[in-house]
Amino acid sequence: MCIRDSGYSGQMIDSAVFTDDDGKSYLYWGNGNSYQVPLNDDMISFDPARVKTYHPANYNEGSFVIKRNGTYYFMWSENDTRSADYRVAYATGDSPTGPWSDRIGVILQKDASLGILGTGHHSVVRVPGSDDWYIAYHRFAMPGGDGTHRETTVDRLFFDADGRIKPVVPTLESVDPVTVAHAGPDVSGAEGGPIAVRGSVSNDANRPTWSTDGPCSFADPHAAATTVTCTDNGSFTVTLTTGGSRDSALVTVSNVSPAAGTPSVPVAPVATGTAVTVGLPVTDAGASDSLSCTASWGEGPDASGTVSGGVCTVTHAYSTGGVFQPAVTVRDDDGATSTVTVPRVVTYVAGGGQAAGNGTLTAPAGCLDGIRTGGTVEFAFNAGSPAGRTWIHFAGGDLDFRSTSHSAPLILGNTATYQGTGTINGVGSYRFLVTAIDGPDRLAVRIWNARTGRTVFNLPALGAPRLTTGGVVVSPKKHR
Ligand SMILES: [Ca+2]
Ligand SMILES: [Ca+2]
Repeated sequence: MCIRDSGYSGQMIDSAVFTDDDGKSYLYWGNGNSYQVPLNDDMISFDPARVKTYHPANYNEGSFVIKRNGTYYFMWSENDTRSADYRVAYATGDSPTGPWSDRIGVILQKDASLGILGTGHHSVVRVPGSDDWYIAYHRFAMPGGDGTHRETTVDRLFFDADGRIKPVVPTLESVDPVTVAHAGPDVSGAEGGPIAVRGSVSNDANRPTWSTDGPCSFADPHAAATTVTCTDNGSFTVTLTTGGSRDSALVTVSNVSPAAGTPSVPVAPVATGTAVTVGLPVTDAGASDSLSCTASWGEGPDASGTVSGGVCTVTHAYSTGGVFQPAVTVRDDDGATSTVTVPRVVTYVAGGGQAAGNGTLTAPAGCLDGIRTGGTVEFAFNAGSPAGRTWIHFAGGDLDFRSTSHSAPLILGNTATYQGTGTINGVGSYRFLVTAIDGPDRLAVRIWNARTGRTVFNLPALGAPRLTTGGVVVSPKKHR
């Protein structure tokens, strides 16, 4: 920018720019008379019609404007720059271009006792995020300087409780290094997980420290670039402080659904009226979250459980015999859920003429058509109740049989035999025959194609394998 001096009195020197909170910038300059004008958005031009002048008592040059707590401070240098009495004075106003008060007083002048002379043509800077102010100015060089042999220095600038600028104490030592803190961009992540905060500092002279208003901790609270981990979701402020400088960023933390482990359930059939207890390990990434749980048992309404020591415990006494797959839902206090389906709970009516089994056994080689090897077979069945069904699962043979109809069991002593129809892997039409032996518990199963009669899966009754886990119950009908 070049200001033609025609039309303005004095020298066109000592320019300074002030940018207000709204982003609008203003230009100040002048010697002998002060000028002030809003800058155009290009920052290199202005409307000459808007130039205002202000000539406080003793004004010479070096205009500089700051704003603090809504008050604008217009400062300038008095006397000639070659004079030991070169000094800074100020006035105040309600806008960047005044109107300004009368000259309030001197804020920076010589201290001959220290040999400090000719203090003026200053600028003022505030440490970002603080109310710490510094004044930079020049003075006669020490030793031996004069108005044309000068040095620059920085001292503190303070305000009193009424907003007046206190006289600056010029020092020979100047000031301690200032470190400016930058908290970095706003960041986001999930509760319980480290979220990178990308703060920085202008130098290492002061140790930075992170703090937060959230339930969060920092991997290294004294590293500008570190991670923050929060024990709950929410929007929290993280603040980086270095000495008097502080800067904040926002951390947005999302909730994480609780996680459930493997449920513990009874492995053998359970008589109706007997409490069935399911224990489900539950955790939440948000350590501040409290958890609750409910169970859907397959009969009756959903029921609440309790969560203690990281385990959801739900209890129910079935009123009917059958094969059930209870669903347990764990919920955090932010409403996120996880549901685990218990593979199977088998119940039976004692004295009800029912056969029931639940567990595993090891099938011998050749049990499955076309498959030479045997392996673990899981099963669950209840025969003799309306909720009864039969499930045979042989993972090694990719066989998942589910009954679609049942006969009533024929019970002779400790042995029950029943039959019905079903599907394999959800398709087809198969018939099956089960022989369940109670004590020592054994199980025989034959599944064959209903149309062709071809046997698909066979655990023969002669030499039927014992159970590996679980149990078989054969409970004849009691006659009153
Ligand atoms: Ca949460
Ligand atoms: Ca959670």
